[in-house]
Amino acid sequence: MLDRVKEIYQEIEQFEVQTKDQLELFRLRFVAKKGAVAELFEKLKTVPQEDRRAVGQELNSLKDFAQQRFTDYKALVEENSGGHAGPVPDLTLPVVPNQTGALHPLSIVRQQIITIFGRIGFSVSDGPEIETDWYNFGALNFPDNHPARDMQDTFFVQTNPDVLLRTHTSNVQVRLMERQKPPLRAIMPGRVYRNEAISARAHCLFHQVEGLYVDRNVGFRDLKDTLYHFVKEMFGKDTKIRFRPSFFPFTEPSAEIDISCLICKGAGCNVCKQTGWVEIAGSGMVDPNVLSNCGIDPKEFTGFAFGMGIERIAMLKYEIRDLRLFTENDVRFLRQFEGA
Ligand code: 2U9
Repeated sequence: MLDRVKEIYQEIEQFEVQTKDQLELFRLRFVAKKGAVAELFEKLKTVPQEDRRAVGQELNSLKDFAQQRFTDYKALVEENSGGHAGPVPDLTLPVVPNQTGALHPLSIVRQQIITIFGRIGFSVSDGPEIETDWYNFGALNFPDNHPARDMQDTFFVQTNPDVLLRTHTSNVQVRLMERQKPPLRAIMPGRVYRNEAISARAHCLFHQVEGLYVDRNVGFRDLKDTLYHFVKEMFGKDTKIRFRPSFFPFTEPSAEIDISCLICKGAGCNVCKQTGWVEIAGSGMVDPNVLSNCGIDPKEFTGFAFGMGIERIAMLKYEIRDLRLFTENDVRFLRQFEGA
């Protein structure tokens, strides 16, 4: 034990302290609660009773020695650095600006959509991304043999054909109608999944906003008015809009919504494939079967619904040509949205 005490004395003598960092190393090695001196005090218990007093005195002297050295070195380091430990800052250097983050373009567009619909009375609803066949397909009038139910189009969870990753946010509407009686006015933003090969135009994960309005006497004119309003707010008051007849299992009648191409203003370019129009959403009057499936009497209530891809809206608004940019997190891309 006394040999070890001698060694520590020597170590202290040889330890060089000139900088703040070295001072800290000295403290950790000798003075700290888990330092070498404290370790020896810990071992004092193992020293035979008759020697313990003498060894204890030696240890106390060692402790005082280490503490005194530490105090001296501390004063020295502070003196060297002009009164405070650490490097002296050069106050004449130019300020290094803080790097601030930016909202992701999809978050920006989602928030704009929520704000526009919020002002005309639509609240926001959310629901599960892992869903059963009923909430994703059955309640929405998809026939049993519909191709969307195929493994090529939908991701199933493990091998259970009843549990899947939702392919649209319509499951939220179904759950909302089950839970709450009309009038209902809500939008549902969220992630959706489809079994697609990833390319510039398709991704297996994307974001949708769907909307639903159910009440007495809701008609197609309400759908048109609401989406006209949305388009003018989102893309500017000079944007033209048209409804094209379409088909979805969950709406009847159904329509796809096109707006005049923002890039060429309708003259024709490669974004609109020379047509002057680009598709932004699908919509329609909720099929009476769907209302009944969700516990709402279609004789008393009618409703409209619509759905759009957030990526698609962001691509049109910001002239983004490749879907993969949204998920690659390349800061050169993301930085362009600082302050947007
Ligand atoms: C219920 C009843 C009706 C939602 C709707 C569409 C039309 C539509 C697509 C747009 C582009 C999906 O992201 S996309 O691929 N959506 O065309 N969605 S009507 O209709 C509903 C939803 C829920 C209970």
